[in-house]
Amino acid sequence: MSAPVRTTCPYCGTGCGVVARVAADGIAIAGDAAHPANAGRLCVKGSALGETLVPDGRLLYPKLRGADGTLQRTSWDTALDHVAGALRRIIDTHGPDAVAWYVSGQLLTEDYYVANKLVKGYVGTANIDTNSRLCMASAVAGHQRAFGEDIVPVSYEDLEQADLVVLVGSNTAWCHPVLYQRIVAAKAQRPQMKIVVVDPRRTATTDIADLHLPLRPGTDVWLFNGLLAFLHQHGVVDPAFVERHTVGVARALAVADATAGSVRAVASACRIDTSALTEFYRLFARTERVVTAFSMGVNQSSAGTDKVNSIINCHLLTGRIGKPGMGPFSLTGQPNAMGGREVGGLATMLAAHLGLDDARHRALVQRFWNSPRIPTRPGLKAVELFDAIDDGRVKAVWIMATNPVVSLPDADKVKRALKKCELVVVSDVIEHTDTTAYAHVLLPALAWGEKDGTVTNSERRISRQRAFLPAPGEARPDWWMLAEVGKRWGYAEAFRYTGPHQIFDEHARLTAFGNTDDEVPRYLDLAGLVGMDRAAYDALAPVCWPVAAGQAGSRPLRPFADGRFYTPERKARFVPTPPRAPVHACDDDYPLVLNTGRVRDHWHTMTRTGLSPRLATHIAEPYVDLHPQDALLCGVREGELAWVSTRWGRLVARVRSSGELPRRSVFVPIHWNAQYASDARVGALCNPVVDPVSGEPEFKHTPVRVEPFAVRWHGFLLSRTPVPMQTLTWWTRVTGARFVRYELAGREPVDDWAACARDMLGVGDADADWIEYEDRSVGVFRAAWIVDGRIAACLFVSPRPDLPSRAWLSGLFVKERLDDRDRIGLLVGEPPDRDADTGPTVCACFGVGRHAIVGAIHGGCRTVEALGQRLRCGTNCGSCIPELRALIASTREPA
Ligand SMILES: Nc1nc2c(c(=O)[nH]1)N[C@H]1C(S)=C(S)[C@@H](COP(=O)(O)OP(=O)(O)OC[C@H]3O[C@@H](n4cnc5c(=O)[nH]c(N)nc54)[C@H](O)[C@@H]3O)O[C@H]1N2
Ligand SMILES: Nc1nc2c(c(=O)[nH]1)N[C@H]1C(S)=C(S)[C@@H](COP(=O)(O)OP(=O)(O)OC[C@H]3O[C@@H](n4cnc5c(=O)[nH]c(N)nc54)[C@H](O)[C@@H]3O)O[C@H]1N2
Ligand code: SF4
Ligand SMILES: [Mo]
Repeated sequence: MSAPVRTTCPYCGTGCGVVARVAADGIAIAGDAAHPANAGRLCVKGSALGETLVPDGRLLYPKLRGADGTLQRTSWDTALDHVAGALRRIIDTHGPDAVAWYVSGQLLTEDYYVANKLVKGYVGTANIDTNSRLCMASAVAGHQRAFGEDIVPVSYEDLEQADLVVLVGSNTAWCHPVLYQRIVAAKAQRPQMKIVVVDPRRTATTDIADLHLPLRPGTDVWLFNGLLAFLHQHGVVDPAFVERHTVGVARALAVADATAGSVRAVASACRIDTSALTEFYRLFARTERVVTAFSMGVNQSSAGTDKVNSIINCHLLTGRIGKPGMGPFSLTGQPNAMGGREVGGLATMLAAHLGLDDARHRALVQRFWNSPRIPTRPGLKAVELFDAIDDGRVKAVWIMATNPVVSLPDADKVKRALKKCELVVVSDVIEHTDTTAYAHVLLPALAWGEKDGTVTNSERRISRQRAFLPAPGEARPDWWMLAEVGKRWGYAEAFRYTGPHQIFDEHARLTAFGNTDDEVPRYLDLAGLVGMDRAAYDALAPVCWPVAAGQAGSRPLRPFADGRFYTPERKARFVPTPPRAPVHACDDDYPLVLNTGRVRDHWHTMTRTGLSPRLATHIAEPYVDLHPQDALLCGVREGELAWVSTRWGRLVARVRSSGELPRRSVFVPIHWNAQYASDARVGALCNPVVDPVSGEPEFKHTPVRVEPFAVRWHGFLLSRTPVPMQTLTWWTRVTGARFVRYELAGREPVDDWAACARDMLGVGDADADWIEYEDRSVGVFRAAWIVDGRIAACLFVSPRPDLPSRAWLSGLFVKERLDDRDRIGLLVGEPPDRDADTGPTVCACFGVGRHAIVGAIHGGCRTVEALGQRLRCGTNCGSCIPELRALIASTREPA
């Protein structure tokens, strides 16, 4: 085994430390006990990282689209000459605003810095936006309005020290699992700590809530205006803080009083119980140490920025900011959502927390870069950017580390736009994605484990991502590609980097440049990290900014501890927030609200988590979850398929009625796309309305209709090798251990299943070891293909979705030889012994299935701890504990 390498997880903004070791039989991944974010813990996605480091599907060489329309391998020189030349021609003819970059919070800070410098300083356009526009933009805008700078004032320790944690629009248990486990542990230690969850859905996170407020989607501003008014009415105000350190309280209070002055009015606007609302307001009023943590249920809204400020207002009124255990806390999504903001990766910012709209800021950055130009106005924000590609204003786009054909709203429009675009360059680590399909140039990037640089997590902690694997094929770092284009344009001096440490050093110097009280004071200051050579950079331990030079830093380590903010008047601003309903309201055609979000074991468009069998089984298919009564009214049934349609697009998904959704809401996960399902890209359904301040899309609120998707047959196929799926009506794909699983359904009847099955699998040999069973009278068909005694594939079909257990059949693929009982089992569609069927996975860390858990509960395990002792489930990352608890509650003792 190789020496351990300490690095940082590439998934969520919790930013856990990971220790990786390369061994002969794979890569061993463990939590880094010395990392302050996780102290050794990892969630299931982090634990399964080794399974995603496989060669499958990697983009290994630069590719150029040839005259015949196909992508063909080429050299780096040819590809980069082509990119630099084509961009140059467009810029020369149409001006710098005719080109654009669309980048990502999954880039490293160094990549992001070079992209921003090249585009803003050398191309001279601000048309560089990022998927953080879909994610953090409302939080950024809210911070800037209130604090004068994009500063997150809370750390993970504050969460643990709080006496009240309010989680707003955050499914922390699934999306920031290690942080959630820290809250769970803190509450176990101090049971007086209270948790309130504000989310229309009941989620795994509400499992630990003392109070869950299932508010009507989009009404958070009413809720927090109401809280502001309530605090004021009850004298819960810090007058000294408000007087000395804030401006604008009167107007904010006037708006709150006018729009949400009575608890009853708020309860009715938010459609929640008055007594629950009063309980929340009272709890907040009497608890000094409150952290209000928020995420996409807040940011992704046409009122996202106001939602953020309505939360911050309550902390300002009570002076609960800048002190231990309290403050408003924006949880970042991607591993480097925060780092991207530090280097100004958004179209509306400059580098190092400087602004595009201030001549002094622009001059400072241009002086530092010594660059030929600097844009004087903001560039196009993500949604506008793709509109501009669609209408031809933007003629070339370079997309890096994001998959906009899946993840933008009105995503079919994104497809149409890219189809028309003169030049589409895509840097990715995976060859076939919904977006790479539209590329004219494909550039292979180094992936996690190969790339080297820094990321910053939700608590402003900078950590190193270190390489422990060699570069595969000709993959290169993202920053290198950008720098090479800069050099080709004649800016050799500005882009002469030999490694990420030099880029980091330049970034750190820029944060300190002119950062004094009489020039342009900013809280972001990395002066103390300036001057690191490669060895020092490689040894860099995780550190939160600001990192001042020398001993006497002019900035307190805790933001706002000195009562100083970064507005011109050095005071925090209350922002009045008149509430507005979501732009598109429901009507008779689209009577329900579509809410979209994440599942526990997948990451975004699945390009990486989709490769891991362990992560694939928890939720194997795209689904639509809705209240049982709404399901009844829509005429759809649990387990069957449904059309989910909006004015923008439609998809087909499996119906669930988990009991987690309130009436009139439906939830669809964001992850599935054309690589993993025939028809499940929810981005195509989402309305493209954005918040007027931040430009962040309203992903959590689109009017929608759900209808039955009638099929003649349901089926599934497990096969050792991938099977082409084009001709079938509906399919979804799951990666298994040594097989691929397809869930299938068809609207056309199949006359001869045996022929169809052999044809689908390519079984040409009439003498193949093939077993089949068919009952035409009821439409049931089963077949299995056995090669050299091992199962090669099996197919099961039925008119209803009542098909055999996939868990049991999956087990057959690890057997070296099927025995007679297995063969009989395949024919009758039942496992030879019931224990072989452990059921769908609940605990992904130890692969423990639902049937096994229910069996153990029947056997007397009535607590999560007892289940853990018997089956190990829930004893690693803890993400499945809410489900274990739910199973215990719903499983009756045997009579
Ligand atoms: N497993 C997993 N973890 C992830 C990711 C992933 O893909 N998979 N992605 C990462 C990224 S980039 C991000 S941005 C984060 C996102 O992390 P979260 O924000 O926690 O995740 P989401 O599922 O998008 O949405 C959060 C919740 O908002 C609720 N919501 C919807 N509408 C409203 C509303 O009007 N008001 C309120 N208060 N709540 C509402 C939804 O019901 C949902 O439960 O997760 C990160 N972590
Ligand atoms: N409906 C709906 N849509 C949403 C959301 C929602 O809640 N609802 N959430 C939004 C949010 S918060 C986010 S953050 C976005 C995420 O959406 P995307 O950013 O589109 O999703 P990813 O799958 O993370 O895409 C990352 C891409 O980069 C590639 N990649 C990985 N590592 C590297 C690397 O080092 N270099 C390069 N060049 N490429 C790399 C991956 O293979 C993948 O193709 O989705 C947004 N879209
Ligand atoms: S909590 Fe987030 S950062 Fe930590 S291991 Fe899980 S996905 Fe990675
Ligand atoms: Mo995100």
